[in-house]
Order: sequence, then structure tokens, then C-alpha cells
Amino acid sequence: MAAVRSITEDEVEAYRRDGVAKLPGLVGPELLGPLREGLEEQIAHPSSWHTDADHHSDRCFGLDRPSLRAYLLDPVLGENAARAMGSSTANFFFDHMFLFEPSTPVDGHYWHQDLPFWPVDGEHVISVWLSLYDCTPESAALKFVRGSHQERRFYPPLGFDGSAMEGDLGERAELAVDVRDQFFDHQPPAFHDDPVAHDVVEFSYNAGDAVIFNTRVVHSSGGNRSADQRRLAYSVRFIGDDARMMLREGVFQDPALLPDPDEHFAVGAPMVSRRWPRVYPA
Ligand SMILES: O=C(O)CCC(=O)C(=O)O
Repeated sequence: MAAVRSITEDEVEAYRRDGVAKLPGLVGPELLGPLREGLEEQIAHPSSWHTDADHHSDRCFGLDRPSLRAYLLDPVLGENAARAMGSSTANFFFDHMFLFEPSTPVDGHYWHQDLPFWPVDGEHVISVWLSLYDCTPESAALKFVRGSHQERRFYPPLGFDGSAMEGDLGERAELAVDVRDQFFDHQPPAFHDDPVAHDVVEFSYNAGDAVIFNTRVVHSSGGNRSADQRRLAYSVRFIGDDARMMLREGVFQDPALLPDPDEHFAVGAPMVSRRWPRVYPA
């Protein structure tokens, strides 16, 4: 059996309609072991980009770990991303791990969209979030505001704890453009207070289940309130044909995601960097 299964047409349709589609059993048990091992090594030896607030996260590390690299560059995973985006290609953009140990509640939620944090714009930007262990809404399962990818505006990006994030873009900070008209002037409402009215979709995941989601869709978990269930997730981000370089003035833009210093970066330019290898077609 293949290590990563292919997305179905129904799942592609759900992704386009709702901005998110659950992919049960995306990854088989034979791949879960090596992925867990690679992530445990990373937790023990975090990168300079890791954060430890209420939960632990790290990013942009997997290409250097053979057991993770094979998954990140798996052409079936890339093809799934390309088909969902409606793009003829998929390039790896970056990987991101999120660990909530048991009893790691959050204060409210951290509702957010991903795209406004990242130095990229376009429709062909997508995430595949994989659950390494079983998880339920009680143990920090990721949930979504269905259809919120259709809203063209962004909520101003903040950290998971609600505080403003800072990052040094170096000389590239000067390239940032004024896109204030693309932003709400307020933070997201507490969608979890009325999940029915806001069409919040809450999934439960078995180990190896994933969601594929649009980087404009609003999402969060409610933190890990379970006393004994660990929650470990691994998100892979892909970019496709229409993705273009972007820097938004006055809002946090993640410096970890820029091309290497010796590489070209210009707002509106195609996403070309040795850090973003082609995954599909292989
Ligand atoms: O796993 C989480 O709690 C957050 C995940 C997330 O925001 C993402 O993958 O974009």
C-alpha cells in the first residue's frame, strides 16, 4: 500500500466549497512511525524558529531530517495539493509542527487565517495538517469556520496567545507594500461561542488522518483539555502556479519563510527559491 493515499474527487469538491476537507487515513501506519520519530528528534533539538508559549511549535526543519523529508517531498502528497488547488504544479513551501501536551488549555481560541502571516499571495497556497495521534475537540483537534475562505479580507495576524508578533525582515522590510484595505480593523469574533451560527466544523482525527485546507480559511483548536492525550500535528504548506512573493506592510510577516539572502525577492515575482523544491510533477 502507498505511504500516502490520493485525494478523491469528493474531497477536492469539499475543499473548494468549504475551504477544508478531511482526509481520513491519508498516511498509513508504516509512515506514522518514522514521522513520529523525526518529530520527536526535532522536539529534542529545536530550531531557532521554535516557540514555547502554551504549546510547542517549530517550523522549516523537515527537509534536513531524512524520515520527514521523504514525506514532505512525496509526489502523491504534492499531487493531492495540486489537485485541490487546481494548479498544474505543487512546490514544497515549508513544514510546521504543533505540539500540545496533555492539559494545555488555551485562553479562548486562536482563530486565524494563515496567508496574511506569510510572504506569499495567490489562490494556490494550501496546507495539509496531519494528526500523529488520535485527537478530539477536547484534545486540541483543529476546527474550521466552514466557507470562511470566501471572505477576501484578513484578520490582523497575532500570536496564538493574542499578542503582537515581531520578526526582523532585514533589508527586505523596505519592500513591504500597503495592503491595509485587505484587512479588517478588528480581531476575529469568538466563533466558538456560537459554533452553529458561525458554521464551525469540528473534526475528530485518528492517527494518520489529515485535513487539507485553504490558507484563507479561519481555523483554531480549543487547546488540549485532556489529562492524558498528547496532541502532535504536522502541517505541510505547498504553493502552486499562481503564488507570488508578497510582503504586507505593518503586519507580522514571518521572516523564517523568506528565500535565502542570496536569492531574488520582489513583491509580485514568482516563488522561486532553493528552499521551495518542486514536488509535483516529480
Ligand atoms: O495545530 C494547530 O493547533 C494549529 C495549526 C495551524 O494553525 C496550521 O497548521 O496552520
